[in-house]
Amino acid sequence: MSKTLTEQILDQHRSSGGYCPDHTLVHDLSGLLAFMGFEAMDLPGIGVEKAFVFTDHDLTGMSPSTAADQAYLRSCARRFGAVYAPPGSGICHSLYYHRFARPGLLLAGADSHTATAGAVGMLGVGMGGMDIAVAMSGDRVHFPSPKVVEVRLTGALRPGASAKDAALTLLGRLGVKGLLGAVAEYTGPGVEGLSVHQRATFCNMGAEAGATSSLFPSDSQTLAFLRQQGREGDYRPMAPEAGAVYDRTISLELGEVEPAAACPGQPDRVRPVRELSGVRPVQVVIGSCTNGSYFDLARAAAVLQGRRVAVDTLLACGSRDVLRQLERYGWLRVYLEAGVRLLDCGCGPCMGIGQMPRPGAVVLRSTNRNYPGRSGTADAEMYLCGAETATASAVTGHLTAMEALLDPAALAGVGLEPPLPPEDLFQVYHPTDVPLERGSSIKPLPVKAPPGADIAGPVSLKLGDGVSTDDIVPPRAEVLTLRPNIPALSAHLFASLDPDFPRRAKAMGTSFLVAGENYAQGSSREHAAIGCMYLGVEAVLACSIHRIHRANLINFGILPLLFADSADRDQIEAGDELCLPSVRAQLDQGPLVRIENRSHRRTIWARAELTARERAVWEAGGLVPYVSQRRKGGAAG
Ligand code: MIC
Ligand code: SF4
Repeated sequence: MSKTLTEQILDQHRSSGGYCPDHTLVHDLSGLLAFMGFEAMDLPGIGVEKAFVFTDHDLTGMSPSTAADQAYLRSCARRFGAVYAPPGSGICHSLYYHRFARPGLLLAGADSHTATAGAVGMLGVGMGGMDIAVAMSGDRVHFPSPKVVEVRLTGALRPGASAKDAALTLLGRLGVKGLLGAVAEYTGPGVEGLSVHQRATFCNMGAEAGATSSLFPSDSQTLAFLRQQGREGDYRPMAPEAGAVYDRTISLELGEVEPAAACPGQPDRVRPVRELSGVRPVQVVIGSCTNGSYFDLARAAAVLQGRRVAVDTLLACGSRDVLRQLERYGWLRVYLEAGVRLLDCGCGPCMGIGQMPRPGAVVLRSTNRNYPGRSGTADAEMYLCGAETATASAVTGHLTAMEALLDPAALAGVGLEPPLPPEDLFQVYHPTDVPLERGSSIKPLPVKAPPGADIAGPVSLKLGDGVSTDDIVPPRAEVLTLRPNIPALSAHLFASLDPDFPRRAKAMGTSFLVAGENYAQGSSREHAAIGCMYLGVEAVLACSIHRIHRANLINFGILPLLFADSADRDQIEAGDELCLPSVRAQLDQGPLVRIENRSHRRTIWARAELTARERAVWEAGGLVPYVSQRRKGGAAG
């Protein structure tokens, strides 16, 4: 049967029930647990073609432990032989697709936006740090075989509309669960008019619809991009085979796309900018892995030319390459003369690290997520838009599409200037016997005991639909600096939804967590799982669980359960005593398990669909004990 491009790439990497990635990626936040896991599992060394360690998220240096943690990561890179990007070099996804992505590769990354690499005709899959630790050692990664959804693009974007507007339009249509379990494969005549940078924006935003990954074919645009980067030799044409069959097709006529913005709370609350002109942000942020390319930032600057911003406006370039290019072609000066504040090249405000708005503030950002609290301020209201809308709105003080300020046709050719010769940003380490620089902020990784015969305990927390990992582990510098200290970090879990949860859960001993649809959507932050494990959560019973979090739960020995009938969640209240008796025996009989609600004398049915490997990992108490035991027994992970 003819294969989709996704199937071709997956087939080339398939190996005994999993996939062997060519490259792995971690960053300063996710890399800490990944390397702590790498050490705890006593993995032999790096076995992939390239393992990357980027320092991009927390560049504030607000706590001495941040620098100490970065020193640990760098020492891991040196000891085990990784490619290291120092602070200020840029955002992992931006640097990766510019410098390292090659058509046909598989990248496994400890970050949910790893799929950005799909712009170059390869697959990037986000997962938790424990999975990446195993992958770094050259072993397989495991994720459910994805469905492949064709996103067929026709026509061409109008000069006044951007790839971000198109990606938001799609997201608005699909919803945050629309691509769960699927890879979005872009096809159709509209594809050839999109540059790799525009494709990167589409692939990046696929994560917001829950996609396992997203990708474009490798074609003349890919070749032109790689040639500009001085990497023509990396080009290889790749496309779906003629007659490839997709699970589903979604169509988008690019010519119909108009400037769009996502309204606060969830990135799929998308509306045309023209309907939102009453929105008056007090802060505008331009940049991020979604819109941090030279193409986006030069066009956004062109909107500012000869004008001044009326609102506090911050710019963070995707990388130093982008910053240097903006400087060379005069756009940096335009930003500065317009009154824009320049931040380090990195993530920063995108996830609450610095530039937190005042309580209740309305902010506008060219980033990709706007879950409650995402800006670091629990009740700030965040709108998401493209880079050109961001600068146009910064000038007028209210949500404005760029065509209100200039004829978008004037932007033809802007952003297409060639890149500068690349700066030597990376340290390519070969394994050396140097000691690891472990600061006092790094505490031992808690490991769970194997589950008992029954899972029994009260419901420590009952949640609604769409809870994100930003709700579970608040994206604020003071919480994020606790990442290598699970006992301390756990005290902040669910801080804005239920600040008493950590104390209550700990006091309960073992407990169940009950949630609604798409539980733990968003980031790959595995602290959302290990933190709950530390507080005694033994099982999560939800209507649906995001792919990455589900895997993280198993990796830390927590059983993910789905209501057989979603209406049953109304049968459970916080504090109810639940029991899943003889859990192993029940699982032996099949995925349907019986849970007793002892407080209300009711039975609830749930599904525990575990692969044989997942079951073994869960029974061992998580991935660290599972891999350690197998390594002692001489087997591969
Ligand atoms: C995010 O955008 O939420 C992050 C911060 O990049 C996370 C990574 C993390 O929290 O470790 C992600 O997307 O996975
Ligand atoms: Fe960084 Fe934001 Fe991209 Fe996450 S979404 S990698 S925090 S820029």
